[in-house]
Amino acid sequence: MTKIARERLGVSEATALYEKDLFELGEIADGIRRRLHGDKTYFNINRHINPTNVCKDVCKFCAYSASRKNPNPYTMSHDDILRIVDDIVLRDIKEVHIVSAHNPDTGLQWYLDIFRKIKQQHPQLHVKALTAAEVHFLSEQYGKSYDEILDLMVENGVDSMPGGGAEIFDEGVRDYICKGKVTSEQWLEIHRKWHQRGKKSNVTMLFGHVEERKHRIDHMLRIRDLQDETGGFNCFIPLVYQPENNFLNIKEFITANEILKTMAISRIVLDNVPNLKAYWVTSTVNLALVAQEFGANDLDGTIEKESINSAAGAKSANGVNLEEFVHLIKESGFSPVERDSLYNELKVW
Ligand code: V47
Repeated sequence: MTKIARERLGVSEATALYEKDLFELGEIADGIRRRLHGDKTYFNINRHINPTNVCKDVCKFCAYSASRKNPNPYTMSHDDILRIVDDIVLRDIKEVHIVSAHNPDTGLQWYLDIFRKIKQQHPQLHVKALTAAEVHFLSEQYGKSYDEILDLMVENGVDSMPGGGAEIFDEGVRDYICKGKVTSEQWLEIHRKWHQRGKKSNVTMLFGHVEERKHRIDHMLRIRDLQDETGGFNCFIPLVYQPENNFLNIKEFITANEILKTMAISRIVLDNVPNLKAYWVTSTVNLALVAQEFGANDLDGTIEKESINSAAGAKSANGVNLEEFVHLIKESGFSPVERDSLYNELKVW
């Protein structure tokens, strides 16, 4: 392993990594990935459910929220959600990933009852639900502390938290792209408290919009600091910004080279986060497969239905076919390993 892979880099040193050649970065990141995971690429068989798109917040990048450019507001009934869950359990799906918009009209119990009812019927199903942005919204809307909301999540059956809502932690960029939503400090505090309960979570980074390279690095370093403290993050997930149907109005798109450099650098910088996910939904399946050689060891899962990124142009509305997914991982020289939500290995495909 080369020197930079072993050293802990600060913002300017890590930002300078972008000046290196893509393949040089790839080699270092791949070395780290292979030391941690060999040639295994993890995925899970999962289903996303987005129960409502009615949102009191106004993030400029969001095409999903019905208060922005999406003209079709919806709020699913619990019966509808349970019907989906009954069906996926029959098909041996192991995880349900539930993320909603910040709907001020449903009441707190509506959110909690989703998890409680699912767990009552299917205690073995892993419920990954509520981003820190939703936790903050519920806390403010219903006058409860973060601790109270997190305890209610545990009581009602949430097993782990997804990494959404992190966006970019730099306060200037954050103010521009999603003013009024959970702040960076609050996002990190909510995950700290969740980890203190012995629970795991993920962490995302939305990039390829107005942020600069140094903002991505700053984002990674804030994650590294919290991870040193709690060890509760399972996975880092860089999300490539999707440009359609939103108010950010970005004209210049990020290149594959810059995406892969960001993946590789995150593998190098986040030396204490075990897994790096190439989220095929926002990178495309093909680039996610290439990212396996630039540090990524996880490709998320089959998803089945995806509403947030597909609203902004991603080709992910109907998930991906399991057999095809497995075949593609193998064809690219890696070993597809089905995992559960907490990264226990279930099956080598
Ligand atoms: O937080 C919204 C992002 C996230 C756009 O934890 C956009 O395993 C790109 O967090 N372009 C939700 N991204 C998705 C998410 C996630 C996905 C998969 C796995 C996990 C996990 C978490 O989607 C939001 C926001 O950052 N998003 N709009 C857009 N136009």
